[in-house]
Amino acid sequence: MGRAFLGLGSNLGEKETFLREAVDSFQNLKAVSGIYETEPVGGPDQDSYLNIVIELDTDLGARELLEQAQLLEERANRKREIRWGPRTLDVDVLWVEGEKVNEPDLVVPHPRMKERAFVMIPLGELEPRFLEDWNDPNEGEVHRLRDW
Ligand code: A4P
Ligand code: MG
Repeated sequence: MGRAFLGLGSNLGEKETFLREAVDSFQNLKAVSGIYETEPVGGPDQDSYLNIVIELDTDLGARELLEQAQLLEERANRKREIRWGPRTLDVDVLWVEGEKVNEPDLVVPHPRMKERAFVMIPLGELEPRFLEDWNDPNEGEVHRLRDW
């Protein structure tokens, strides 16, 4: 078994319900960060997000985790219209133990995670070592609402 971290976000509709349904569907769930209300980064003018990071203890590789992430997004009835636009559910593969992937449709570790406080702050709750060489770019406010 290896460790893997996924980032989840929602900013449309019943945001917390979308997150909860996704979290509940993971087997081998090891930990869930606090839930954060975050200012949108990039994209058009849109509602604030709820973001969390989860840790899995899993044999799945990055590719299989991406497939699972996309199934969950479809189940949440996500429409892909605008890049960085509003979405019911976004699931990103952040980091998978022992794996580096650089393919057109999958890059792991996630190439933009260090630019994003809405990823790094919840991730740092679960594994503080990710914060060792991180300088918070202060892009977008994040506000911890409560424990998951
Ligand atoms: N893809 C490549 N690598 C990965 C990976 N490690 N994990 C590909 C997941 N997907 C990966 O993603 C586009 C394509 O990225 C996928 O088809 C997949 O093959 P998408 O989810 O369809 O579209 P997107 O999310 O709009 O684009 P992108 O570039 O992935 O955006 P990000 O980087 O995920 O950013 N602000 C706040 N506050 N909170 C947020 O959660 N999220 C975004 C989306 C923007 N602003 C935000 C938030
Ligand atoms: Mg995405």
